[in-house]
Amino acid sequence: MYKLVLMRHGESQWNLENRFTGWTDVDLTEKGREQAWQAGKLLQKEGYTFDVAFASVLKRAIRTLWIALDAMDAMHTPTRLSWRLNERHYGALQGLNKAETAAKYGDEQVLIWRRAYAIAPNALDLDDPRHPCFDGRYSDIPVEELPATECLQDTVARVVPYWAEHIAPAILEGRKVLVAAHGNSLRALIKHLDDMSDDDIVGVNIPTGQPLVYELDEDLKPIRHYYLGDAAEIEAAMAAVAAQGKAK
Ligand code: DG2
Repeated sequence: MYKLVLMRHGESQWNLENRFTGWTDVDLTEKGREQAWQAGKLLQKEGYTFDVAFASVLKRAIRTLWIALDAMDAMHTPTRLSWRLNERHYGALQGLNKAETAAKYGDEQVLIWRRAYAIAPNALDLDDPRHPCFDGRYSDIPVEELPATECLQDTVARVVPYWAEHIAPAILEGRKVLVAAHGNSLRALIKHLDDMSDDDIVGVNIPTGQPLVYELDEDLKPIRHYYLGDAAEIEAAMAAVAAQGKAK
């Protein structure tokens, strides 16, 4: 049996402000840093060690990983970063407040934009300064491969090849793996691992800064999964994520 640990980054500044973030490179809040530290301490207390860690190229995931590894006294852990683990690109919604957007367009529409599997928000124009083609870290990626918006299906299409080419082989070689990423890039990975339907993934909400353990069989099929933290706290945090898209 293999164990894989997934972790959404700690609270970011735009999580705090309840804004659609996507590929915007916002940092962690103080609370987010503390969540990452506590996650590392919890992993250490439970006896987890890692041979390799993976993260997106966005600083909220990278800093979460650094802080958690620091808390574990394991900053030497080899780390691989990829844009394929970035958050789902939220298109023209990036920067908007989720509750204000719901007040304007309705809770139903915002739920579609946040959770519909195959419907993407409006795309950024190619000359929009927020378009990833203006960001040097993506200069090696052909412009036609760079997203200007994504639905979860698009995110699955770029996360799963990275899983298959880099993460899964590391696990099968016997390495203990930690992945620090985002609400929706992790939902994409979970949908694939658990072979979930397009409808069932709608109800999955991932709290910030909580280690999620997947136990996998020899074919990397999930046996079970569980969060390491306090169950009531995690339930409440998942419900809070679900409620972020409501007008209130
Ligand atoms: C959030 C997820 O991404 O938002 O892009 O706004 O995990 O990087 O904070 P993260 C965003 P929802 O899809 O849950 O609204």
